[in-house]
Amino acid sequence: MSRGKSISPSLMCCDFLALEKYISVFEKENIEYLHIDVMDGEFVPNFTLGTDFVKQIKKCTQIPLDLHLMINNPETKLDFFDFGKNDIVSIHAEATRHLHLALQKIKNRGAKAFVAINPGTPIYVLEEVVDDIDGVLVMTVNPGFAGQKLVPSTLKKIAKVRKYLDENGKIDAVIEVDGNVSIENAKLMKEVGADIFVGGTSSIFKDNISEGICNLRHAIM
Ligand code: S6P
Ligand code: MG
Repeated sequence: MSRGKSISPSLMCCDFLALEKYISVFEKENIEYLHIDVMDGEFVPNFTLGTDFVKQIKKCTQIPLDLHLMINNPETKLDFFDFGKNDIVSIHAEATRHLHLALQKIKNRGAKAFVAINPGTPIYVLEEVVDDIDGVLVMTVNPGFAGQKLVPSTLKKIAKVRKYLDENGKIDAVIEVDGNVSIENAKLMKEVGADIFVGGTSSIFKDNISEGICNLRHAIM
Protein backbone atom coordinates (compact mmCIF):
# COMPACT_ATOMS: atom_id res chain seq x y z
CA MET A 1 0.00 0.00 0.00
CA SER A 2 1.25 3.52 -0.68
CA ARG A 3 2.51 5.45 2.37
CA GLY A 4 1.52 8.82 0.90
CA LYS A 5 -0.16 11.08 3.42
CA SER A 6 -3.93 10.74 3.19
CA ILE A 7 -7.10 12.18 4.68
CA SER A 8 -10.14 10.16 5.67
CA PRO A 9 -13.06 12.35 6.84
CA SER A 10 -15.20 10.73 9.51
CA LEU A 11 -18.70 10.56 8.03
CA MET A 12 -20.36 10.23 11.44
CA CYS A 13 -19.48 13.92 11.89
CA CYS A 14 -21.54 14.97 8.82
CA ASP A 15 -24.98 16.49 8.83
CA PHE A 16 -26.71 13.48 7.25
CA LEU A 17 -29.35 15.62 5.56
CA ALA A 18 -26.57 17.24 3.57
CA LEU A 19 -24.56 14.12 2.86
CA GLU A 20 -24.52 14.49 -0.94
CA LYS A 21 -23.17 18.00 -0.60
CA TYR A 22 -20.36 16.75 1.63
CA ILE A 23 -19.49 13.94 -0.76
CA SER A 24 -19.17 16.36 -3.66
CA VAL A 25 -16.84 18.55 -1.60
CA PHE A 26 -14.74 15.47 -0.74
CA GLU A 27 -14.56 14.55 -4.42
CA LYS A 28 -13.59 18.07 -5.40
CA GLU A 29 -10.87 18.12 -2.72
CA ASN A 30 -9.49 14.75 -3.86
CA ILE A 31 -10.07 13.08 -0.53
CA GLU A 32 -8.41 9.66 -0.44
CA TYR A 33 -10.80 7.69 1.80
CA LEU A 34 -14.18 8.00 3.53
CA HIS A 35 -14.03 6.86 7.16
CA ILE A 36 -17.21 5.05 8.23
CA ASP A 37 -17.59 4.26 11.92
CA VAL A 38 -19.66 1.18 12.65
CA MET A 39 -20.51 0.59 16.33
CA ASP A 40 -22.54 -2.22 17.87
CA GLY A 41 -23.41 -0.87 21.31
CA GLU A 42 -21.37 -3.71 22.83
CA PHE A 43 -17.76 -3.36 21.84
CA VAL A 44 -18.24 0.38 22.27
CA PRO A 45 -21.01 2.13 24.19
CA ASN A 46 -22.65 3.75 21.18
CA PHE A 47 -24.40 3.03 17.86
CA THR A 48 -23.55 4.84 14.66
CA LEU A 49 -23.49 3.95 10.98
CA GLY A 50 -24.48 0.57 9.61
CA THR A 51 -24.74 -1.72 6.62
CA ASP A 52 -27.32 0.30 4.65
CA PHE A 53 -25.32 3.48 5.07
CA VAL A 54 -22.23 1.73 3.70
CA LYS A 55 -24.24 0.44 0.73
CA GLN A 56 -25.58 3.91 -0.09
CA ILE A 57 -22.18 5.58 0.10
CA LYS A 58 -20.64 2.89 -2.06
CA LYS A 59 -23.31 3.56 -4.69
CA CYS A 60 -22.81 7.31 -4.84
CA THR A 61 -19.01 7.74 -4.99
CA GLN A 62 -15.80 6.18 -6.25
CA ILE A 63 -13.80 7.34 -3.22
CA PRO A 64 -12.53 4.20 -1.45
CA LEU A 65 -14.17 3.40 1.86
CA ASP A 66 -12.33 3.17 5.15
CA LEU A 67 -14.56 0.97 7.31
CA HIS A 68 -13.82 1.14 11.01
CA LEU A 69 -15.67 -1.78 12.56
CA MET A 70 -16.07 -1.28 16.30
CA ILE A 71 -18.06 -4.49 16.64
CA ASN A 72 -17.59 -7.75 18.52
CA ASN A 73 -16.75 -10.88 16.52
CA PRO A 74 -16.35 -9.08 13.17
CA GLU A 75 -15.48 -12.39 11.46
CA THR A 76 -19.15 -13.41 11.70
CA LYS A 77 -20.48 -10.10 10.33
CA LEU A 78 -18.16 -9.10 7.49
CA ASP A 79 -20.54 -10.57 4.91
CA PHE A 80 -23.15 -7.96 5.81
CA PHE A 81 -20.91 -5.19 4.54
CA ASP A 82 -20.43 -3.94 1.02
CA PHE A 83 -16.69 -3.53 0.46
CA GLY A 84 -14.09 -4.63 -2.03
CA LYS A 85 -10.83 -3.84 -3.78
CA ASN A 86 -9.21 -0.53 -2.71
CA ASP A 87 -11.34 -0.25 0.43
CA ILE A 88 -9.82 -0.45 3.90
CA VAL A 89 -11.46 -2.57 6.58
CA SER A 90 -10.23 -2.19 10.17
CA ILE A 91 -11.19 -4.67 12.84
CA HIS A 92 -10.29 -4.34 16.50
CA ALA A 93 -7.81 -6.82 17.96
CA GLU A 94 -9.74 -6.60 21.25
CA ALA A 95 -13.04 -7.57 19.60
CA THR A 96 -12.22 -11.02 18.28
CA ARG A 97 -10.70 -14.33 19.31
CA HIS A 98 -10.16 -15.02 15.61
CA LEU A 99 -8.02 -12.14 14.46
CA HIS A 100 -6.18 -14.15 11.82
CA LEU A 101 -9.37 -15.60 10.39
CA ALA A 102 -11.10 -12.21 10.28
CA LEU A 103 -8.12 -10.65 8.45
CA GLN A 104 -8.12 -13.46 5.88
CA LYS A 105 -11.81 -12.89 5.22
CA ILE A 106 -11.12 -9.22 4.50
CA LYS A 107 -8.16 -10.02 2.24
CA ASN A 108 -10.10 -12.70 0.35
CA ARG A 109 -12.48 -9.98 -0.79
CA GLY A 110 -9.60 -7.91 -2.13
CA ALA A 111 -9.78 -5.19 0.54
CA LYS A 112 -6.96 -3.89 2.68
CA ALA A 113 -6.90 -5.48 6.11
CA PHE A 114 -6.05 -3.26 9.08
CA VAL A 115 -5.88 -4.10 12.78
CA ALA A 116 -7.23 -1.39 15.06
CA ILE A 117 -5.88 -1.04 18.59
CA ASN A 118 -7.31 0.94 21.49
CA PRO A 119 -5.12 3.30 23.55
CA GLY A 120 -4.80 0.66 26.31
CA THR A 121 -3.92 -2.23 24.00
CA PRO A 122 -0.25 -3.20 23.77
CA ILE A 123 1.21 -3.46 20.30
CA TYR A 124 2.30 -7.07 20.83
CA VAL A 125 -1.21 -8.15 19.67
CA LEU A 126 0.18 -7.53 16.17
CA GLU A 127 2.91 -10.13 16.54
CA GLU A 128 1.29 -13.19 14.97
CA VAL A 129 -0.56 -11.31 12.21
CA VAL A 130 2.05 -8.78 11.14
CA ASP A 131 2.60 -10.60 7.82
CA ASP A 132 -1.13 -10.51 7.08
CA ILE A 133 -1.87 -6.82 7.51
CA ASP A 134 -1.83 -3.82 5.22
CA GLY A 135 -1.97 -1.36 8.08
CA VAL A 136 -2.63 -0.55 11.71
CA LEU A 137 -5.30 1.84 12.95
CA VAL A 138 -3.94 3.42 16.11
CA MET A 139 -6.83 4.82 18.14
CA THR A 140 -5.72 8.08 19.69
CA VAL A 141 -8.89 8.33 21.81
CA ASN A 142 -11.00 5.56 23.32
CA PRO A 143 -13.46 4.58 20.59
CA GLY A 144 -17.16 5.39 20.80
CA PHE A 145 -17.56 9.13 20.38
CA ALA A 146 -16.37 12.09 18.37
CA GLY A 147 -15.13 15.23 20.10
CA GLN A 148 -12.83 13.65 22.70
CA LYS A 149 -9.36 14.67 23.84
CA LEU A 150 -6.18 12.96 22.63
CA VAL A 151 -4.76 10.24 24.89
CA PRO A 152 -1.17 11.59 25.01
CA SER A 153 0.57 8.18 25.36
CA THR A 154 -0.71 7.23 21.90
CA LEU A 155 1.83 9.53 20.25
CA LYS A 156 4.64 7.32 21.51
CA LYS A 157 2.67 4.31 20.47
CA ILE A 158 2.46 5.48 16.85
CA ALA A 159 6.27 5.64 16.77
CA LYS A 160 6.48 2.19 18.38
CA VAL A 161 4.15 0.69 15.79
CA ARG A 162 6.13 2.27 12.92
CA LYS A 163 9.36 0.83 14.32
CA TYR A 164 7.77 -2.58 14.80
CA LEU A 165 6.40 -2.65 11.24
CA ASP A 166 9.74 -1.59 9.75
CA GLU A 167 11.68 -4.15 11.80
CA ASN A 168 9.36 -6.83 10.48
CA GLY A 169 9.90 -5.86 6.87
CA LYS A 170 6.52 -4.18 6.57
CA ILE A 171 7.80 -0.88 5.25
CA ASP A 172 4.72 -0.49 3.03
CA ALA A 173 2.27 -1.07 5.85
CA VAL A 174 0.35 2.06 6.72
CA ILE A 175 -0.46 3.71 10.04
CA GLU A 176 -3.85 5.35 10.38
CA VAL A 177 -4.70 7.61 13.31
CA ASP A 178 -8.21 8.26 14.60
CA GLY A 179 -9.36 10.56 17.38
CA ASN A 180 -8.79 14.26 18.03
CA VAL A 181 -6.72 14.68 14.88
CA SER A 182 -6.64 18.46 15.17
CA ILE A 183 -4.31 20.50 12.99
CA GLU A 184 -1.85 20.73 15.88
CA ASN A 185 -2.07 17.03 16.80
CA ALA A 186 -1.86 15.98 13.13
CA LYS A 187 1.57 17.61 12.89
CA LEU A 188 2.78 15.67 15.94
CA MET A 189 1.24 12.44 14.64
CA LYS A 190 2.92 12.93 11.28
CA GLU A 191 6.30 13.43 12.96
CA VAL A 192 6.02 10.04 14.67
CA GLY A 193 4.90 8.14 11.58
CA ALA A 194 1.17 8.49 10.87
CA ASP A 195 0.08 8.14 7.22
CA ILE A 196 -3.74 8.29 7.13
CA PHE A 197 -5.44 10.98 9.20
CA VAL A 198 -9.10 10.68 10.21
CA GLY A 199 -10.61 14.15 10.11
CA GLY A 200 -13.47 14.75 12.53
CA THR A 201 -14.83 17.60 14.63
CA SER A 202 -11.29 18.67 15.55
CA SER A 203 -10.30 19.58 11.99
CA ILE A 204 -12.65 19.16 9.03
CA PHE A 205 -16.12 19.49 10.50
CA LYS A 206 -16.00 23.10 11.55
CA ASP A 207 -17.43 26.13 9.76
CA ASN A 208 -16.01 25.54 6.31
CA ILE A 209 -15.33 21.95 5.22
CA SER A 210 -13.02 22.84 2.30
CA GLU A 211 -11.00 25.12 4.52
CA GLY A 212 -10.75 22.38 7.18
CA ILE A 213 -9.50 19.91 4.58
CA CYS A 214 -7.01 22.43 3.24
CA ASN A 215 -5.62 23.15 6.73
CA LEU A 216 -5.33 19.45 7.53
CA ARG A 217 -3.68 18.77 4.16
CA HIS A 218 -1.17 21.49 4.84
CA ALA A 219 -0.41 20.10 8.34
CA ILE A 220 0.37 16.58 7.10
CA MET A 221 2.38 17.41 3.98
C1 S6P B 1 -14.55 7.39 17.46
C2 S6P B 1 -14.55 7.16 15.98
C3 S6P B 1 -13.85 8.25 15.26
C4 S6P B 1 -14.50 9.62 15.35
C5 S6P B 1 -13.48 10.68 15.08
C6 S6P B 1 -14.04 12.03 15.29
O1 S6P B 1 -14.89 6.23 18.09
O2 S6P B 1 -13.89 5.96 15.68
O3 S6P B 1 -13.64 7.92 13.91
O4 S6P B 1 -15.54 9.74 14.44
O5 S6P B 1 -12.45 10.48 15.94
O6 S6P B 1 -13.03 12.95 15.21
P1 S6P B 1 -12.78 14.02 16.36
O7 S6P B 1 -11.92 15.03 15.73
O8 S6P B 1 -14.12 14.53 16.74
O9 S6P B 1 -12.14 13.25 17.48
MG1 MG C 1 -13.25 5.76 13.60
